[in-house]
Amino acid sequence: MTGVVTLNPFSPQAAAISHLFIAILIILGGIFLLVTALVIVAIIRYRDRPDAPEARQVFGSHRLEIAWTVAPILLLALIAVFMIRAIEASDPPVGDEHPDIRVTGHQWWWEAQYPSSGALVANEIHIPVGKSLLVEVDSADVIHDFWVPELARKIDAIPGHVNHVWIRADRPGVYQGVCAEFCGAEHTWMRLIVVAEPQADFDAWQSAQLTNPPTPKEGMEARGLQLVKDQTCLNCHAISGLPGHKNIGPDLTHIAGRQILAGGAASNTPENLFRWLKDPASIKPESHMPNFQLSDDSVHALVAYMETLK
Ligand code: HEC
Ligand SMILES: [Cu+2]
Repeated sequence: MTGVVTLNPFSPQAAAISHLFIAILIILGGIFLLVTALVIVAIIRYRDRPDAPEARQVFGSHRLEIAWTVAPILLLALIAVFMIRAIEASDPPVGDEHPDIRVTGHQWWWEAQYPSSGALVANEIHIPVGKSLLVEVDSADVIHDFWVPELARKIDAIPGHVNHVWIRADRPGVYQGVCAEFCGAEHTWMRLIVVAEPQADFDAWQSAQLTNPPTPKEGMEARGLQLVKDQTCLNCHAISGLPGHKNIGPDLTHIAGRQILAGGAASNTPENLFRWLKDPASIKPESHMPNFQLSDDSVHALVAYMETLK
């Protein structure tokens, strides 16, 4: 994310919103300058002077009144036309297409499923570059709002109701997304990233998401796996190949391949993973991930195992 995102669109939808913003800024900027100039002229030209006669008094002017009524109406009509065009461009109609991605908001992380392949990921969405994908958005708990400013409009994530938004990136890159509807204590750290990449890279990424991670047989990694089974991790987290899938917390099958942790509260490094598993609140105070009061040794084992989940 560089500069002012509104001025930095990477899709036709985002460009429509950006152009609307600039058009309105120019119109309103013009009005502001005009009014300021008139006020300055009036202050200087009609100031009180010692021997000046009393100024001419004017009571009502039909011409002026019509002008200052009609001009704003025309300007507002013009803005309305711009707005309707931007709405049409930023919100293409949804027919009976099937969604390419199903996004579900959770306090405070994003789940994303790819229905055609079955891939399930969290907080990091990959898309092929130059293609419009239909995203179906809903929520598992409270109202959230899915927003990737450089790529698309905002869309509310509402429990029990699906909304749709098109997402597209015309240039490869990593785009930042946020939750744009206040949803509780950790709303700030409910971010996501969208990685737009060439189709072949996307296909490779998607098939990698579908593979089961290897099962470590010995060493720290095996101890870590045992801890995952012994603690209640699998009541809340899915790891393909292990029993007890639930989506209370992010899918961990390929956690090591992700760039961010805990909705962007930390980057995904082994050190941060250690801090997270030792005490989630040290990274995200109100997160719904419990503190298991594990020894440093156990946490090291967990990190070693998680690092194999590529
Ligand atoms: C009561 C449910 C619950 C249990 C049990 C649980 N977690 Fe979590 N975990 C969560 C939630 C919810 C999050 C997301 C927190 C957030 O980002 O706000 C999370 C996040 C994580 C993350 C970060 C994932 C990411 O992509 O950001 C890791 C790693 C993790 N948990 C590992 C574990 C391990 C290991 C265990 C067992 C020792 C465990 N969790 C037990 C609920 C749980
Ligand atoms: Cu939110």
